[in-house]
Amino acid sequence: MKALLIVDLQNDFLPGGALPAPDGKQIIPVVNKLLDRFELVIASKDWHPEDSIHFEKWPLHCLANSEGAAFPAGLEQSKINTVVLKGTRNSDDGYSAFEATNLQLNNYLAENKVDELYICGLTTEYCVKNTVLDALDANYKTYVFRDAVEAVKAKAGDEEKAWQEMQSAGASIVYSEEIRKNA
Ligand code: VGL
Ligand code: ZN
Repeated sequence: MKALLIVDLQNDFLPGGALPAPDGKQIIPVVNKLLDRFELVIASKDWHPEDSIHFEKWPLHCLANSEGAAFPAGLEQSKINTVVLKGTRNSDDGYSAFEATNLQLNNYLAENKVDELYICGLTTEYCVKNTVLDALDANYKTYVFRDAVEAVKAKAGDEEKAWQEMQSAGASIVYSEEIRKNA
């Protein structure tokens, strides 16, 4: 079974938000199209407490229950089956969707017989990369949508480095148009 995993497509990672990927909005229509092509769709949310050590290195963003942590208005969220919350503890960054605390993502995927993960979302250098590397570690066949992932571009070169890291770890980099109906 194949599943689509949308990483942290949230207001604070979009222009106007607290920690924006400058071109993040471009992926929303691409993700909306992908939503129709998968039977199972999981979305992760960055979901931090105010006293998180995460905020020693990042501006305040994606506080639990805040508007910044909400999905953007343009996302067709009715097609999302399950939302997983990550970065919820005050003691760690929780970059990866596999660190979600409201449910064990690995168990959920096993229960749904998922063996192939198609990953999109924000941001290339942090949460997408960490989620992809954890997916590969857990032996999922892992695809990453080149045209449905965007970077925060905080440090020059990190975006390209992240793509290379994901690819050399075994991820397949694909374009959304390559994935046909009911992928
Ligand atoms: C992220 C930095 C801090 C991400 C989350 O979603 O990529 N980046 N928190
Ligand atoms: Zn965060």
